[in-house]
Amino acid sequence: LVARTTPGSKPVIIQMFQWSYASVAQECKEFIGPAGYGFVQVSPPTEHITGSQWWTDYQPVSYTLTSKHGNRDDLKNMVDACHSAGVKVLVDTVWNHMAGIDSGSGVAGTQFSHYNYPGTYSSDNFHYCGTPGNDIQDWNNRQQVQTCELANLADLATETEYVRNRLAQYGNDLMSLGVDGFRLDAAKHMTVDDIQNIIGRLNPKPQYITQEVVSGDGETIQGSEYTGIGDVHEFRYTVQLKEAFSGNGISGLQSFNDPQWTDSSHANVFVANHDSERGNAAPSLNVNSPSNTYITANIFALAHPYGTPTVLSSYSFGSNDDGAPNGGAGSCSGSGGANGWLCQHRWTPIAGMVQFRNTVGSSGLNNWVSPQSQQIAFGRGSAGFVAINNADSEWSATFQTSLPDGTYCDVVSGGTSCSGTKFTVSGGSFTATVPARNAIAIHVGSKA
Ligand code: LAG
Ligand code: CA
Repeated sequence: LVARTTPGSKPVIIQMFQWSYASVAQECKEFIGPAGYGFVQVSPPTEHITGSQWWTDYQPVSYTLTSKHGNRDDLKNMVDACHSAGVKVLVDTVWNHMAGIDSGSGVAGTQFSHYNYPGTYSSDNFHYCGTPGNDIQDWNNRQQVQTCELANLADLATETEYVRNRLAQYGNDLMSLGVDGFRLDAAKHMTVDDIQNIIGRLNPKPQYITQEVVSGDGETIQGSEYTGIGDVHEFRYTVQLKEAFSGNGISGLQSFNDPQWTDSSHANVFVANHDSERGNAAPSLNVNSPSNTYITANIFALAHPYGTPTVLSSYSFGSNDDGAPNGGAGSCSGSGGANGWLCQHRWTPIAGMVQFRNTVGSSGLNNWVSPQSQQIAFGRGSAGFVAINNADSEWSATFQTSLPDGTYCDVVSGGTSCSGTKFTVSGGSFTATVPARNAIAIHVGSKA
């Protein structure tokens, strides 16, 4: 696993939710690479069930690299284009299960039934855990969570040689196209041993892995069990940001050291992902959250050293099931979205904070102040300083900072172009007015 938040590294991931691979390739060149993002995480690449809903991706029916997002060539072209732009590619992969529906045909023509995928799996490759419908019933029973069916999805017998070998073959196929790493969907529903065994068969080894393990305090299966494999989504962070920014106050966000949480060097954190923005997996802020909190929380996540941050880039939807707009071709314009796409990764404060994150690297958090529960400010060593005002009136203050003397451009109002407010640091302090429900951030790379 590459240690990613080091000085000069580019740790920020964008989850390019449902973007076609051709559109990701284009966006890598046009914006993502130049903006300094390190990784794109793309939606699952295999053949899946047909249907207009976004979640058909999560019902694979073969490992043929043909999906609604593109084919094998599109995937390869995207990897090459993103690499040329200095961006690594993480692929969301579904190892735990196959389809949930009884039968059908896949988008590449595979005729399948629930426990039979010609050329890939047959009935002896699945778990039949013995509960009614083989569904998970007791979420506190480890055996059930890992060998029964999640939402009726046919659960692969990942402890068997055949399935491990077949999944490794799929993983190696992606590695052969130059993919840099994976998101492991439903990782909690597989044992650590099973995942480790499969990854042991990959050559070359993925450089980065992030695992979907949704765990609450006191739950039987904890994300921290999976840190020997790679990073783990820390949904408790997602929940805490929602609670803090939407009422409880942000003054408690200085550190995240609950022993049950995934430690900072293994936590993959986000304000929202594709599940939580729909109210699934965990409560989170989303693009419709009031008082600019979705943005100020993203600023916080990019400024604070805890974990490796992912920015979600998604689309507007009416119903939770709605598939991608514009035929799946991601589309942005200037510092915003187009054709139904939101393009959060282009938003001025978010793009500005990506440069902040890259610049501050692993510098520690210092000069923390919080005069009231909705106002916080902190430095990142002598490399950056941020102030976040989640109150309804502006906050004028003189901040102590370790930044060197000079005039700095605020990257929240001006992004990377120095078109916003400027602040002058002199003798270890600067004076600023932080607008209501907004933030300011400066760093040594944003000198005027
Ligand atoms: C995940 N992580 O562990 C994904 O982040 C999450 O988005 C996936 O659910 C889930 N695991 C399974 O891979 C998504 C949708 C579900 C959808 C499922 C399978 O959130 O709503 O289930 O993908 O496509 C759908 C129906 C269910 C039905 C199931 C099987 O909503 O009612 O039981 O399909 O037919
Ligand atoms: Ca399982």
